[in-house]
Amino acid sequence: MSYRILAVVALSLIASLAPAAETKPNVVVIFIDDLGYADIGPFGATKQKTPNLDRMAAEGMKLTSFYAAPVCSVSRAQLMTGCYGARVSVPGVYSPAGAQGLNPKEVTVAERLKDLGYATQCVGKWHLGDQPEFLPTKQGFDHYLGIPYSNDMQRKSKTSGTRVVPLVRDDKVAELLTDEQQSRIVERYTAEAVGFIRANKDRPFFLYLPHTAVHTPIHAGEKFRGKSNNGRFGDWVEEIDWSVGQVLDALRELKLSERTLVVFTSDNGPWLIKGADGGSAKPLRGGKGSTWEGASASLRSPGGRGKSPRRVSPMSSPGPSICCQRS
Ligand SMILES: [Ca+2]
Repeated sequence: MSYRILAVVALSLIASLAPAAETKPNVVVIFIDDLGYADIGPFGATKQKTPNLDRMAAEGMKLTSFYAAPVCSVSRAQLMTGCYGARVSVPGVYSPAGAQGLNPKEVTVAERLKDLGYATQCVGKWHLGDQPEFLPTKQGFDHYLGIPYSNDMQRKSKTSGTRVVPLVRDDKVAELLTDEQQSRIVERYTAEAVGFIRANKDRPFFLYLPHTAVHTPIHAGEKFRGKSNNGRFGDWVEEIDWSVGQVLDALRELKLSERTLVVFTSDNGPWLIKGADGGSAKPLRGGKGSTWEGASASLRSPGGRGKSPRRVSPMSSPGPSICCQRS
């Protein structure tokens, strides 16, 4: 299944569950970097515990036949535009400070939803160009906070000489993070995401939460280190599960669960060459860099348990699919 088809599933759920035009459903997409099919409980993980994702899958649906693009930038371009990467001239992975990115003239799902009155925010790894003209704020997002590319793309700071990654707020670098400071990134993204939900509880919103985790180097938060039975990789997966719980708890507390579609998935499956730091796709054979199977997806629909589709046909892109709910 591709993200194009995922959008069709989302559309069918929204169409069947959203009762009236004025109750536009909220949309939350949680997108994990390099997470494998078997790295969370609903898809077979046993060493790390993911109770929040277990509950999400039990209350919603699991999508078990799903193909993602094999690398970060392409996967994200497809998710944002509903087009194959080659169609929107995103053939591979963008390097830091590069001259290229997703063309601002391409229409993203955020732009579609913004036109319909949605509040929009991106929190996390963008990886569709890190120069100002390519950032999320130029692609339909009201606001952005995040490391704009992979967390292993550190560059040497001109002042300190240490290897750092930028933390960008909207279109400006807010901080330079050392590797050790990356251990708070899930916590910070989560606080930003929950704050966005609370601030926009009375209007429709689109939250795109592409986590920096669980891409190597692995930097689980202090509270999670040594807690799983699967080393530091498992620790970071458990922190992601905690983050998902924070988002879902906020939706429940604000009584938004019944009109919020939440999608949880990963960009390209596990990075198998990283060994214990790279996750697992078992019993599937693929992973990052491969077109074999490897990624997973869960979806919590408004109104609770949905029916897992065995087969759906590709129709249209995420933007029109979600946006057509206005009528
Ligand atoms: Ca990735």
